[in-house]
Amino acid sequence: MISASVNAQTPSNDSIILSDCAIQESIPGAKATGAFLTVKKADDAPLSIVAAKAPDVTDHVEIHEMIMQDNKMVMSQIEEYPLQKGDNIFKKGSYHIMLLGMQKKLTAGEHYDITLVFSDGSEKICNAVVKTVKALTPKHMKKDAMKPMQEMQKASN
Ligand SMILES: [Cu+2]
Repeated sequence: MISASVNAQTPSNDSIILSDCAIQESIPGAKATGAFLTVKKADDAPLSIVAAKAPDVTDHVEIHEMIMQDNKMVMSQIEEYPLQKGDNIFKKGSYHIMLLGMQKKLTAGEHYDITLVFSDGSEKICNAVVKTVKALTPKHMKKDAMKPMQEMQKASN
């Protein structure tokens, strides 16, 4: 009889490489902020991101997209993010990881782990550095594109 070895640890996904992991610093009075990273996928096997975790920051983490609604950009939670082969970029003004209900203040230079959970049950961790709002905002980005996140950060208090 062959017994399968049971691995108590969640398998890490070998087809995925995470890079440029960053979290935006806390805006005074806000309990929510965004996290950004590049998810590089080596193959084209179907795989989605189904959850994200940042246990040292908060228990409440969501995957967000930006959509046009009534002619303005708003943030919206998505249940899963289907990965493409190559670079999948989570950035300000686009898909991002949303950290909500934070009880602590995040200051530029600090590091926190972010874990992505995939549809096959595997996970991948990156160590994200906290960056300033300025450092994370592309120069060409219009002020309007930032409003939804700032409004949500205020609304979540
Ligand atoms: Cu968001």
